[in-house]
Amino acid sequence: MFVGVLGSVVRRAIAGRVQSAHYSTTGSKHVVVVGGGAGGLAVGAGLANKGAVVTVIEPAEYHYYQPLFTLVGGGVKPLAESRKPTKDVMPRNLRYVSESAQSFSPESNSVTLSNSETIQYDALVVATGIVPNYSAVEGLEDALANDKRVSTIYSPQHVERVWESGKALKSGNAVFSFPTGPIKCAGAPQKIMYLLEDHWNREGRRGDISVDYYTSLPQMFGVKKYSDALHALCERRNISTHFTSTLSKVDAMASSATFSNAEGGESVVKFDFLHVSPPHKPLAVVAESELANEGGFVAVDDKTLQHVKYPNVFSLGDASSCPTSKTAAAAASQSAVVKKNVTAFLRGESLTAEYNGYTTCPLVTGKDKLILAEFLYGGVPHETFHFNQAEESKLMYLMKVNVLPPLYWSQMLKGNWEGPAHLRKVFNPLGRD
Ligand code: UQ1
Repeated sequence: MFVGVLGSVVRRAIAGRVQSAHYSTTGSKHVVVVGGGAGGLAVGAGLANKGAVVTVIEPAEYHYYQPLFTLVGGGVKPLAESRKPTKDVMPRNLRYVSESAQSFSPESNSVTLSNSETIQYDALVVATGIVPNYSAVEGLEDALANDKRVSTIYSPQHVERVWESGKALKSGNAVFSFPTGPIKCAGAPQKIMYLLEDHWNREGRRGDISVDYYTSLPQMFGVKKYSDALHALCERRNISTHFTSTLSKVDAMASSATFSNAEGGESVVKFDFLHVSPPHKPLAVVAESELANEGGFVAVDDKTLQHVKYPNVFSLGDASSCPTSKTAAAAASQSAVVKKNVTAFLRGESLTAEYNGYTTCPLVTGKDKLILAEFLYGGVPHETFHFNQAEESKLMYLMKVNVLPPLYWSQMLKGNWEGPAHLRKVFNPLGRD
């Protein structure tokens, strides 16, 4: 019932939103979007809907709805539901080039592709994402290739194995890791742990399985409100937590994982099941370009999302330097700002749209509940609903599983979902956080 009501409110709110969007045709100016993931398509489709001439450059054959990967690893959804051929999700009103970008020449307003073609742009949007960096952990590539007990939800090749090996575990040590540096969805490394722990508990074998969470961070989550709730949850469910501990080595032969701590010490842990959340890195083509900051991310203003040096370049999503948690929801909110600011730039107007850092992490805590973390820059909670979202909610779980995937495919990728800011006015009019 709730899901139906929420769905219809979301649809109506979207309809209102689209009509009220105040960017319009940019004449014959050419916008090139590099990257056809969540952020790239949200912007590319949105601008094309308003009559802009848009080219999207995306080499991947398949588009993945990555927020589903935790649910695939937890045995809740099949992998096939997370995937569609890229050509099927590309809006028809833009030009789709199935190549990768090979170099950026911001001084001459062009991008060179893997087929050596050079494309000129009036405005460039970089939305190339980030990728797992498995080789940064000694022995990890070998372990993922050869040891069925080692898995990760962070790539479609390995995500099904998370559930297979989780299901197969009857007793022993289950170990989960969280790396250093920015990663996709910083909540995912613990969501998958809660899902599997819940499964082992329901199957009556939790007493024979120890669950350990090793994280490079000093706490469970970057926002205190949710971190406190997750600490309490781990205590309640007998999950051992180990802070400032970073996975440095996996030895599949010895069934051991080595964690380095902040003081330079090491602990070697035996595992019977190991879920690894790998460190991530930007694409080399971006990191090695003049667009990147020293970390390899596209150097944009935190608020306008305009490049700090090249005014006709914008970036959103995981590839951008915005200091917020990297999620599809962050990309949705950023897409609103990029669409408006690219349009203003092309019309020679000043940029007025500003991103407030909004991001959200539906922290799945079991097979029927979650904590819906939502926050702005600085880790300031900013909740869409009136109830306390640090408490586990079954309704929010139903929303994550049943409402968000269709919202993504049918609205966000079509340029019609810019995050829940307008829903907050309806569901949380007093602005309670
Ligand atoms: C959201 O907008 C979004 O982007 C599509 C997600 O990514 C899949 C989310 O997980 C969430 C929670 C939101 C926010 C939506 C609401 C209704 C709070």
